Amino acid sequence: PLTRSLSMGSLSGLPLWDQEELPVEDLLLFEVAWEVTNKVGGIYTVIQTKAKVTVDEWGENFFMIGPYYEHNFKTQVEQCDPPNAAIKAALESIKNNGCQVHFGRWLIEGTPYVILFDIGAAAWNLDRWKGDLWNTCSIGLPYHDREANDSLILGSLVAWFFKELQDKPNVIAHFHEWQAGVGLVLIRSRKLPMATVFTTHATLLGRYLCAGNADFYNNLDKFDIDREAGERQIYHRYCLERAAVHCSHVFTTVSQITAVEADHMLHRQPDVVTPNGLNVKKFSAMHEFQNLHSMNKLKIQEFVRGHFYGHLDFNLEKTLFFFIAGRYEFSNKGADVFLEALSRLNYLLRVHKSDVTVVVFFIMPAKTNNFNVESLKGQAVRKQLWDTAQSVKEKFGKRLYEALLRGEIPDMNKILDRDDFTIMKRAIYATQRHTLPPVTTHNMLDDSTDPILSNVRRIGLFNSRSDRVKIVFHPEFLSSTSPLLPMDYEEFIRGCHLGVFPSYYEPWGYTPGECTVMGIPSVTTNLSGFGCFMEEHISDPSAYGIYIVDRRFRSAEDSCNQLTQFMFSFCQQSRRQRIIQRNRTERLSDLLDWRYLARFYIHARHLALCRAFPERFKMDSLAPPPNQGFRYPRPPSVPPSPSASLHSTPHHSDTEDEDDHEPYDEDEEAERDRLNIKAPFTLGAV
Ligand code: U2F
Ligand code: UDP
Ligand code: G6P
Repeated sequence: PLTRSLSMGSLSGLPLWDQEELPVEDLLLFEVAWEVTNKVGGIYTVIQTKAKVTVDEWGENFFMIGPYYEHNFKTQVEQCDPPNAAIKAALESIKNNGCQVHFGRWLIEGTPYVILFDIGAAAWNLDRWKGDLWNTCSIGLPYHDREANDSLILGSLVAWFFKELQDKPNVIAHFHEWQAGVGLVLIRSRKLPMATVFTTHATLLGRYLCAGNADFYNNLDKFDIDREAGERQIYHRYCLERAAVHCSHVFTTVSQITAVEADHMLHRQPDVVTPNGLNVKKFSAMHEFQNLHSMNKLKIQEFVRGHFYGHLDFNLEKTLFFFIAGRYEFSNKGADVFLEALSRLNYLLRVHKSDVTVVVFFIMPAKTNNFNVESLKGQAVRKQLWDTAQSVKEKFGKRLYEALLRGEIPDMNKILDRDDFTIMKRAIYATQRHTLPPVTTHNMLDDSTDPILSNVRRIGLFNSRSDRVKIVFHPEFLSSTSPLLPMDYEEFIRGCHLGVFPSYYEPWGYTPGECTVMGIPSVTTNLSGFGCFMEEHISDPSAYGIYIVDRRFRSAEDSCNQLTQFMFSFCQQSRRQRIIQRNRTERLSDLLDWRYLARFYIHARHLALCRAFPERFKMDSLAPPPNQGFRYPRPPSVPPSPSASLHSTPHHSDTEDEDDHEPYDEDEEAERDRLNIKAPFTLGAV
């Protein structure tokens, strides 16, 4: 059944708006992307998490279109017949003409219908379709660009499909990113009566220019974009991107910052900004996410025990876990600034004689040749010590029990015999090591030129005993089946204390948002779509565990110092302060929920219908839905001093850490916030 309005009941605190209701019964919605059932990067997350709210709105009238890969289909899709006769007929016609297409339900939340075109099976048309593209818009694709050729095949099939569907009125097709854009260009040039939306998640040139160390944001209006694209040999891709942008009825970007970029790199201002959301799962117990933090932290601690065996002279109870994760674009993702700031943090913690240790994980996939021996050995040694401890414990327990049965308290000096000591001594000898705990967990193929490793060498953070900041580079995405760190990415985030994402080029950036909804604080920047969005909607972001580094108006040196200061202040919080901060972070989840953010997609579709079929669809106001002006207030327990936003040096004492077993009551903090009573510990207190 079609359910048209989304339930907003649980999104308390966020502004309500007039639901834009479309007559979805008389419409068909298609969403086209290269990453439908096919994980490549962040667009997969967008499509996969948004499916549920779209299906809630559109029911049986919503379809996703993407490429067919046998493995993906077998593992993620349940094959079925199209529910709609017109679609069935269109697909049959394509099949009868020698191409392959598969239909089914994608087994994710919402189970949307998917139409998947077999690219390889249609490749025999490539030359003809290249000719068609050239005749339509004079864009020629080089022979060797596989990705561009594949996108042409997908686009041609998509346009063909919509042509077959032509009798069906009121179709909306939403295309994501240039790889899916060819379909849009062909549809429009063939004048098919449809409403089209194009969303870009990054511009091709923006990504290239930033990765090439251009001073991008200060020169946005100065680039000769045609020439830059030509020099980078992406001119044809850039043409496809630009054609799709200009052919669409409605153009959207995922953030305000990408809107500005698109205006300069693609010469069109977006009509709507469609921020990226998540499918937020709320636990019925309010503190469940805190328990999950502490359970998953234990798993990370186990890994650290193994990795640092023989060098465990730091207190794990006072060890904080920071991490950075994502595609390995060293400077775009801000790994350069991060490493530099870590070296300064190490210095600060040392000169302040801090008892806090920070273990920093870099989770960025690079070319490797499996785990290295040293890392595997670490975990083996840890297991061996565990086993030794267990067997000695057994013996000890048995003798103690027998003594108690005899009515004696045993002599503790004699309860273990010589053999036991020998076993223990041998175990300890085996754990001696003459090397430092390794910086990387894998054998790197490009060890000497790898940017993270080169910079670690330069700043000298080699995990020596005196370092308060330790580095672990895990050049592969995480997996629960790993012999080294058997956790999936979500569990890992939950177990950490702080995610650090000081990106320079980041149209949106899912990683800090994923931290937020799990109640884990994170560092982001005012050059990332996410960071700008949070800055706009929260009065005092750092009190909520969202630290926004200024990379836009400050020099790299100043940004680096600001990041160092954020991390240093974070290290000075007591456990209770961290718990409170996590509660606040988690309270922001509603803002990132598709149930809230889907409104911008709804608006974009509505606008596209109005532009494509002005006689049938009208809108009272063409303005996007209201969300401007809404802000989470500063929590009252933060003192209203400007220094609070610098989050400087809260008082820290051991006793605060030890009272951790007191049951913690969030309502108590909420109440204090409401009454504006100063807590004995205040976040950001000077
Ligand atoms: C944007 O992120 P994307 O990941 O979608 O960026 P793309 O450039 O479109 O695609 C990712 C590229 O990275 C490669 C992959 C693609 O060419 O082949 N890649 C890889 O080599 N190895 C991997 O393990 C994973 C990917 C944008 F940049 C983000 O800020 C947004 O959050 C996101 C969603 O809107 O779109
Ligand atoms: N990610 C993952 N496994 C990992 C580390 C990261 O699946 O071990 C995912 C993460 O959940 C996020 C994506 O990689 O959804 C990175 O997306 P983001 O938008 O931050 O950057 P992009 O790669 O799209 O530029
Ligand atoms: C959660 C748990 C607490 C635990 C705390 C550790 O809040 O519910 O029992 O003490 O995490 O926090 P920390 O920031 O020190 O990892």
